[in-house]
Amino acid sequence: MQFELTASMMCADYGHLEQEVKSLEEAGIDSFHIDIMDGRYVPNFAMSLNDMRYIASATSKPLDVHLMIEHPNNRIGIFLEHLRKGDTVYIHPEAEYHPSTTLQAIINAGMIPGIAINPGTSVETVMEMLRIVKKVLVMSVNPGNAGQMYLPYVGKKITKLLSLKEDMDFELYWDGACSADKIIEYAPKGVKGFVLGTTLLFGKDRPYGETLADIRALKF
Ligand code: S6P
Ligand code: MG
Repeated sequence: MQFELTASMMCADYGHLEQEVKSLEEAGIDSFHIDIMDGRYVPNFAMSLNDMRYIASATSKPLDVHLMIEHPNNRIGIFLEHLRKGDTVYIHPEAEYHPSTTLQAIINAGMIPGIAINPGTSVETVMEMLRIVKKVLVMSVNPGNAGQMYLPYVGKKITKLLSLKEDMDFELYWDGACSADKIIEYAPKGVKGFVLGTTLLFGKDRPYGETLADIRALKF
C-alpha cells in the first residue's frame, strides 16, 4: 500500500542536524516536516526560519512547512522565498483574518497550499477552504508539542474529511502521536501520509532505516 512518511524535524537531534537529514534521506523518508512556531499561536517555540532554510539547503526532498504562527500573511514572503516548487505550506485558518488570501499567496509562489485542522476545529468551519487547498493536515493532538497523547475524538472528523476528499480534490495527512496501529487503520481508508515524531521514529536508539522499513512492511 502506498502512503507517504514525513519526519517531524522538531524531534530531531540539533547537535547533529546535518547527519539527521542525511540519515533520514538514506532511510527513505519522503519529506521533511518543519514545525514553525511563534510562541503566540501556540505556547511553544520549536523551529524557525533559519532551521527551515538549513534543511531546504541540505536536502532535495520536499519540505512540508507547518506554520503555527499568528497572521502568517504578514510574513509569508520570508518563508516562501526560501522554498521550492513542490514544497507544501500549511496554515491554521484560525490564525488568519483572511486565510484565503494567504492560501492564494502560497499558490502564486508555486507552492502547494494546505490547511492544518486543530482537534477542536470542525470541518464545517473550514469547508470553503477545502476547495482551495491540495492538502489537509489533521491534527490528532493539540498543536505546540511533540510527544502528546492521541485525542480519540478526531477519528470522526477524519472519517468526514475522507468522505469529502474526492469531490473537493484534496489529500489528507495525519499529524500527531502517529503509531503503527493508526497507519494500519487509516492508510487503507485513504489517509495519504503520516508525520512521524517521537511516537514512532525519533529517540528510539534504532537506525531510521530499520524503523521505516518496518512501517513500510506493515500488514493491512
Ligand atoms: C505538533 C506538531 C507535530 C509534532 C509531531 C510529533 O504541534 O505539529 O508535527 O511535531 O506530531 O510527533 P509525536 O509522535 O511526538 O506526537
Ligand atoms: Mg506539525
